Amino acid sequence: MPANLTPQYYMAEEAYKRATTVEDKIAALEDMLAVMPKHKGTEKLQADIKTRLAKLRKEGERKKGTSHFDPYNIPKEGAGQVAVFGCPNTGKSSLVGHFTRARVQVGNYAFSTTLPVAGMMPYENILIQLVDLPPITAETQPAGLSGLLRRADVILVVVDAGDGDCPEQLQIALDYLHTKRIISPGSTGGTGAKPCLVLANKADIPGSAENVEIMGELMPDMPEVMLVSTHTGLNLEQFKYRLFQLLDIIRVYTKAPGKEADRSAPMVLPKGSTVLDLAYLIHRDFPDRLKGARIWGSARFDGQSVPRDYVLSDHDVVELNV
Ligand SMILES: Nc1nc2c(ncn2[C@@H]2O[C@H](COP(=O)(O)OP(=O)(O)OP(=O)(O)O)[C@@H](O)[C@H]2O)c(=O)[nH]1
Ligand SMILES: [Mg+2]
Repeated sequence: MPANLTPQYYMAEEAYKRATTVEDKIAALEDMLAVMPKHKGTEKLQADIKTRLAKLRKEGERKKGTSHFDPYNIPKEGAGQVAVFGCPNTGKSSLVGHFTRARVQVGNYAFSTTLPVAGMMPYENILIQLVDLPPITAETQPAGLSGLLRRADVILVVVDAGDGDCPEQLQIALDYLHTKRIISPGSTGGTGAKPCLVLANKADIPGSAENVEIMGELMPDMPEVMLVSTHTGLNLEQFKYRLFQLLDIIRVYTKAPGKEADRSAPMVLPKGSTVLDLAYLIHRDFPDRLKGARIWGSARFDGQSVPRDYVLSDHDVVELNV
């Protein structure tokens, strides 16, 4: 089976080849593992990376003698991880505080956030993880930040649209992402590329729409931009919907024969996943026993029998036949 590795994987592999310290090598291998498509065709590669990781971790432990806490290593939770990134005072913490119960630090001064803080944002019947990050400037970039951004499923670059300097803020953020090879210059997303959305916040401040227009003229290659206000709530619902789309996921509900599906507890899979991928997610051994499935939703008729390679759609109900 072909491995079908993504550009994100090759970027992480490139970072691994260039890494000189044990920590950087571990971070790059973790990234490679995180962004690698998980299917039979990559099993051997996954095992190889895990072996290399285990060796390096042992080596790291030996060198340090003590275990090391990395605040930028935030385990993924929910349907996807979104890194909220950008220059100081742009409203990153306000955004995360608006959507989640995370105890973020909001302040009318630069550098109010000093460490990453994660929170869960409800979206319909799933939760999306938002990670509020300390700011970057052209001079200051926290160590550990790049690994987190590389592992995140979506990068949100927040700029202050009420400030005439917002094009510079975006430039600083994009320069960092390009230098660290987290996104490619001029990338507008697309297959395999890390999704990146620019949130032009503080739309309630007069002149913000004009500032965003100027930003677009100065940077015609910039990623997609949405003008929002965390203070007035402008466009925040549209933003949530767009974030869900950028995560490129589907929700499916499994059911036992003769039973109803529990629609409050979806299983989340990458878009394009098949019945076989779903079985694999439930249990590693399941695919060997799987004969086929019945589908309610995307199939031509309710309860239609489909083969193992049937591509699932958002909100499909699936009865797996073993
Ligand atoms: N007018 C206006 N002010 C906002 C908006 N969102 C946030 N602010 C204000 O902007 C200031 C900075 O907000 P934060 O959320 O702390 O910004 P931050 O990007 O997390 O800042 P750092 O942690 O320093 O990077 C605060 O005074 C907020 O009240 C908005 O939509 N409109
Ligand atoms: Mg903050």
